[in-house]
Amino acid sequence: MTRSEALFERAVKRIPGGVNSPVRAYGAIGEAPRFICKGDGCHIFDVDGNRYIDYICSWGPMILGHNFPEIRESVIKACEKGLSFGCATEIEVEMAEYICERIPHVEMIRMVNSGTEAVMSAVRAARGYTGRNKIIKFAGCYHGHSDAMLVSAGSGVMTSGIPDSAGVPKGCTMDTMTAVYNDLESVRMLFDQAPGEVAAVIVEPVGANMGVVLPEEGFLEGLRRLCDEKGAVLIFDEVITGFRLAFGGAAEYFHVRPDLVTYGKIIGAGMPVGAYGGKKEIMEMVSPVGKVYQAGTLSGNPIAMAAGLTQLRWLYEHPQVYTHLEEKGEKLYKGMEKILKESGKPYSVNHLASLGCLFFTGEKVRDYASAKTSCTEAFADYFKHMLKNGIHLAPSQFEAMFLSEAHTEAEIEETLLAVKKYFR
Ligand code: HOZ
Repeated sequence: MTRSEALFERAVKRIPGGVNSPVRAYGAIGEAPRFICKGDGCHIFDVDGNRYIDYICSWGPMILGHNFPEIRESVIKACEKGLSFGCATEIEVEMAEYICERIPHVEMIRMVNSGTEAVMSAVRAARGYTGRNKIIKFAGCYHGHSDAMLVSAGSGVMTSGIPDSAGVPKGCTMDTMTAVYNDLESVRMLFDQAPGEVAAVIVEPVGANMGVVLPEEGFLEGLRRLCDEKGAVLIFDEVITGFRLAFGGAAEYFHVRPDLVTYGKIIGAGMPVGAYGGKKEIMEMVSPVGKVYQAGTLSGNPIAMAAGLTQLRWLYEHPQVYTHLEEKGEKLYKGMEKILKESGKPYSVNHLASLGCLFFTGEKVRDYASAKTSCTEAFADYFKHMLKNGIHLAPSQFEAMFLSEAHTEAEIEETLLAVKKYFR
């Protein structure tokens, strides 16, 4: 028995499913998850001494690679002054100014502790601002696990095949309406079903929790127009895309301005952080200025702010990171496409810059329904092969691959070789 297997055996006795977040249990793979003890650059190491090229990157935030020296130093320095005060600190102001001065659609921002919390709070702010209750989300988009968002959600919910979570009262989801990704008509129909009642449309501007699904031309622009026409708030959930596609996230990349934006772990460089921000007049609805209540002792935690701000500064001061990520994405994902073509497999790779996903289906994947046509058994088989060859992918068909600045040509070549071996 490996050390990972032994740990998993212990874990399942004391932690539901042996993990603190479902996808990492490898449930879709049917093996014990690898227990990770260390990360360095684009590599992670498990407790059995195996080294893997990591394409999870902590689900995005390790955009500069694991254990990035400047970030590590900033955390050590911050720790020397204390871990948490539950009081206002200077670095929170610096963080807010840094983001607001560089991202035009973020006029004010509030720090929270996770993407889930960011979305839950942004939705509350949008409801408070509009005085309306209904929310339109898209099937296959994942916005964390707050009650109202657990409707046709992507990520682990999709992996485990539960369309709606148990334990969520009907009352909590009765105002959540579900549209079809890339289908503006489905959004218009929902607006028409509930005239004057829709507070917000929330969308992952690039779907990255049903595998990777790109917004088709005009989709995001169409959402902007519909929201303007109907007086609803447009929320971009940029937990995955924020500071990754561009410093200003998908909004900057696609030139579409949301009213509110939600961020996750990436603004904490992997520390437990999230944030929501946007138009001043909406953000001023939030307590203690306005009547929308939202709070948290750990919000704006000084250690998390130190790590996050160091990473954001690095990204902003080194814009070439984004060019590199584009180039590496081209090399890796186009390389995979070429291998598939040569092997005569009908599968496809959806990708944009550093994000990508190999779908085990012959259908063009453009929404939740087409993503679900993927053969998850085939994915599991491929995943196991890649793992054996030292490549650590997200253990589900419905997650993205993340490249970082630390991945070099050599690791991309090694990855492509493993892909080639599999499809040969
Ligand atoms: N929901 C996350 C992926 N989209 C997985 C989080 C985790 O297991 O760490």
